[in-house]
Amino acid sequence: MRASKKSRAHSAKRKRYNQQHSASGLTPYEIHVSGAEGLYKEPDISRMINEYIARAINHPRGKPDTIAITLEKLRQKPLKIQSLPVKTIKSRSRLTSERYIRKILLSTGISEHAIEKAFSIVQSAQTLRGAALVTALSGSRIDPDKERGVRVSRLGITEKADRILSRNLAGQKINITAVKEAIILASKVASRHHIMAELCISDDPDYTTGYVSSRKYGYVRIPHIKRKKSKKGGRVFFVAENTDVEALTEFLETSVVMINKIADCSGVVSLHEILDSNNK
Ligand code: WAQ
Ligand code: MG
Repeated sequence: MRASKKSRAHSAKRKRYNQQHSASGLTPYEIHVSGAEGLYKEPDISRMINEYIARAINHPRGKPDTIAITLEKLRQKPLKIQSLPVKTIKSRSRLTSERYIRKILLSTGISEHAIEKAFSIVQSAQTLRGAALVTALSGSRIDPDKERGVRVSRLGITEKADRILSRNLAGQKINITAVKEAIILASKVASRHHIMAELCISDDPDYTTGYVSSRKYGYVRIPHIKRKKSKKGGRVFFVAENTDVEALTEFLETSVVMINKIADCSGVVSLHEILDSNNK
């Protein structure tokens, strides 16, 4: 599902974009409202479509004027993977949370320069529909479409794994769609060896918990990562310097991946416990 609305063209950049594109008959500047994807069995499809539509219409980023639903029959056997272990870091303020993110990313081998680049992307007013690919050492953005990023798709979870994940998350009082979908996405992303880590901040104005994930430390939830009411947010995948962008994009956008095994879900932990854990 993809929901968007037309811009009111208040910024100079959007005004320019609208002028150029309306002359050529293309659509005016679109603001991304919400998106979601999943893998479902045929009997569940109509229920899921209704859920996606309800979600798009009632989205806290605003009322969309276009909702696009795409259904595709799978032609590939899913690759089955285990989910990342889930932890929540103890933090009471945005500054502390930012400091923790830097420390975790530095110890997964991401350079300070790349971390700065990632913050500039996720804190920009210009939100993307997908994720930015940033090289882990030189900090260069290498995804070709800078207005869109790379959209991870064709990902899901088996019914049995879903029940276990729901139960584990309910034990921590975090069994909500945003968390579950993010764990599935982060697990697909981390399964690719060229990706060293991911930083995610929701673009929903009322959702202020983000995460940093990696094979090394798992899925680490970071509370208070942004101000309430802010519509900024985004995702950055930190990739090895020699990454083949085309092959990686192909994997993220089109390879079918399903979670069939669930790792631990711990409660609130300190930064030291995370850095000592090394995904154990
Ligand atoms: N592929 C790539 N990037 C995506 C995708 C996708 N499928 N979906 C969203 N993004 C990017 C896009 O730039 C969005 O602006 C940004 O991520 C945030 O997306 O455990 O809700 O759907 O409590 O707003 C984290 C949960 C929730 C943390 C994240 O992200 C927790 C969330 P949102
Ligand atoms: Mg969102």
